[in-house]
Amino acid sequence: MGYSVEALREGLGFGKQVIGLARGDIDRDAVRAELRDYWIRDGLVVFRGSQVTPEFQIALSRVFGELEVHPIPELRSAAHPELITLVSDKNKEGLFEVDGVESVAFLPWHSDLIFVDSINHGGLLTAKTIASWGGQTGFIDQVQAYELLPETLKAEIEGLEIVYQLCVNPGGSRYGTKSRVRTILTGDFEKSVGPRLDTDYPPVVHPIVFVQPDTGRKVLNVSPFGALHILGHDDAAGHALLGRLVDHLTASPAYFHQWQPSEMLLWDNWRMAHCVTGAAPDEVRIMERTTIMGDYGLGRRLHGRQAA
Ligand SMILES: O=C(O)CCC(=O)C(=O)O
Ligand SMILES: [Fe+2]
Repeated sequence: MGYSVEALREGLGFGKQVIGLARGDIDRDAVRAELRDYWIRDGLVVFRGSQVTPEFQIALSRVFGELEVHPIPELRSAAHPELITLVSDKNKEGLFEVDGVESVAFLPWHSDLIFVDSINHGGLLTAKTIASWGGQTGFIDQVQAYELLPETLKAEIEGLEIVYQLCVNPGGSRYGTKSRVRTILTGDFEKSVGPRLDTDYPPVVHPIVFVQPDTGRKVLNVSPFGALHILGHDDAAGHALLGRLVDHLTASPAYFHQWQPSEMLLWDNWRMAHCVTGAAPDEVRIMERTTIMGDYGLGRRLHGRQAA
């Protein structure tokens, strides 16, 4: 076994890095169990120094669960249906001015698939084309964020739920970002999915707090991007509370990954909020990701059945 394991960053409180993992290593049960343990206990695993291929990315993802074909067809990779390709080409994903800087790729803090009733358990991401500036993927641990909440706030949010809906514009969500976002060019994705939001992606509800099944630790289950309001509290007090939670979450310790070639990054999506910083506008940043299945079973549609 030729790989080594270290903390992602001393003092961060989450994350591991696995250096030099080979394709053959993951055929061994002990290695698979060890990697699953890092995923659940540490939330985020950066794999460096591996020979990255789509086949390895898919096989490594399968260590953590079955893979899901992503619900948004526009994102699926033609060559490998288990992969989605995220292409930050201004024509596809749009061009934005973020706090006065023209950028592509900018994506506010979120949990994947929070806009459907069943959120996937994880993702394994690679960078195909790295931006010359920006395009960092940021992570916040929502277990740590929960632990850092004042006790009074923990008591206040117990049992509450948040209503979410898919948002296709990075500046279009009330709690998504405090940055000033101006659309310069609307991308194909927003043009194609935007008009179908209410029919294809009606609002869903997820609990604000849930218990990590394997560890019993509580998670502050807040995804700022796409959050509409606290269920039953779409009023000034409810929005003040949600605003405090979002401020708390986004001020919690964060790790921003500066991509290098031959890296893969795995996260527990039930627990790690993530975001992308804006990147060089005249470049095409390309990422590929798997979607690791699993349903925590606590989300539901707001109004009965979702349109087929
Ligand atoms: O492009 C990235 O760095 C991450 C995008 C993202 O949020 C995801 O893949 O879930
Ligand atoms: Fe994401």
